Amino acid sequence: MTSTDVPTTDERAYADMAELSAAPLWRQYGELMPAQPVSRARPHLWPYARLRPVAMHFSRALSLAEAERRVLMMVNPGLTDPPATVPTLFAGIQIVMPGETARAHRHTANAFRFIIEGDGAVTTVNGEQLAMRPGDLLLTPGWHWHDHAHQGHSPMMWLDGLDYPLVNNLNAGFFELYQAPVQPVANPDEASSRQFRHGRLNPAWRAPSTEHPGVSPVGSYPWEETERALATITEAGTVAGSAAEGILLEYSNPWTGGPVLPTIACRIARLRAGFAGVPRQHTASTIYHVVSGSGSTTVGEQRLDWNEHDTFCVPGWARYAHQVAAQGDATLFSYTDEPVLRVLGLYREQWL
Ligand code: 1HN
Repeated sequence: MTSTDVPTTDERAYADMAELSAAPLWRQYGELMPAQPVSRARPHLWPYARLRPVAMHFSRALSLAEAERRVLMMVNPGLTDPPATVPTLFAGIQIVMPGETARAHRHTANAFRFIIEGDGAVTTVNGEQLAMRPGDLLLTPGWHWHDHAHQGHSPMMWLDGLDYPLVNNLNAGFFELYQAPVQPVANPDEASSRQFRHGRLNPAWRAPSTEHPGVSPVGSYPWEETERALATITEAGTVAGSAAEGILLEYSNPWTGGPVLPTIACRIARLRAGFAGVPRQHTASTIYHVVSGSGSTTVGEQRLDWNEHDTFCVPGWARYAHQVAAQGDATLFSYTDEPVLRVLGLYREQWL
């Protein structure tokens, strides 16, 4: 029954509101305007030693043609529907077997791969073919065609990072298949990426893309260069680095000096044996992947013990601190939505 009469009871008034898709702010004010951010994401760790056998099973049980991408999603227990790893970002383990091709497609979500194991696979991104070796960071920025092919001999595994949770929340998710299973290779030798590899010298005849603002023109950041940078900085033993993250380096967009993707900053950190990070919190959410070594990260009340190739997340505004045992150095790859928060004036951090 619809009525334009003033309701005579609270019960009737609340029922009318529900029927009208309206709601009383006074019953939800604290939840909507928390004194501090409360993330629905939980601190969580995904152990590689447990995920790898599952990936191996599906490498036999499920063809790539059926799967589009054979990816084990790392779904945060607090973010299951729709699945995400932290509110803005996604992490997954992808497996491609020798002889397989993951067909060409593109999506508006930005993505990267961080290679875990295997050799002999390539990813082609807008015509540029990029080698995939353990520790390499490969970018597949939004709306760039990409396909993966594996001509090597052992299973190829990598970490996929995407911002689709953010992009879909902004209602800006588009996806398209290429008209053929693979795209033509225009640059077989990473020609585009190599123009920027000098670091401090950019090709002056080129200009940043206006079509893809904030996107690094470098397709691949090879491990060899990353390791050399870490070694150069750490060898003298005189650089302390960040009190929270150790020797933390950010992969940079050579045009801007800023993050490699408009929504995602990618970083690599070397934490020396015995490192005990100063606890802090920031509004950015972070996903970590253990390149080597082991240690633990205290997040709120929880302790996440990590080993090689594990992935774990630290939700925004959670208090966290890393610890590394006395036995050996650890290397942590990480990615964060910090660029989004910064550009919107929402980045805050606090040392504890
Ligand atoms: C995707 O398209 C890829 O292109 C990897 O390799 C992981 C996870 C969720 C949605 C799309 C890829 C993905 C993905």
